[in-house]
Amino acid sequence: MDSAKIVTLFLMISFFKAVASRNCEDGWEHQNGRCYYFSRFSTNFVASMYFCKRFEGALVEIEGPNEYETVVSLARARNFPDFYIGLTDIFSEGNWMQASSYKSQTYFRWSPGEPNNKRNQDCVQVYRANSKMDDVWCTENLHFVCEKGS
Ligand SMILES: [Ca+2]
Ligand SMILES: [Ca+2]
Repeated sequence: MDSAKIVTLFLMISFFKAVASRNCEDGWEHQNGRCYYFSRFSTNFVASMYFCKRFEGALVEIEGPNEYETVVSLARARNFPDFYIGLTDIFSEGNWMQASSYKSQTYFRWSPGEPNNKRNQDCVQVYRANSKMDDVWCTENLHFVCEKGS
């Protein structure tokens, strides 16, 4: 092999490695440097957290308006039903925390009249109807979205 061919081969390997590193595993969608998984089934909040963790991810934690828009756009595109996000006030009523990182949440997009803590609702779903947040009982069976780094 002459040196030009070796250089070409090297460049091709570098290129494919770069492409591969930006991709997500099968079943996960790449968007803005993160990988998102949209569940094929519904379950309660704790089980959905456990499922995401089992695949080295976390129940999606919304860092701000950009990530929220990314997640709801992906959900709308697939006509995804109501789903859990990793947000809870189970430890202290009205004190919303990200469920895996325990970071205090500062960004919300509540549906009108929510959160109402109706008979003690401590977990959060995003409605399909208006792509907004609502506090729900953590025992409800819902679809969910996981995230992890790409
Ligand atoms: Ca609550
Ligand atoms: Ca509610």
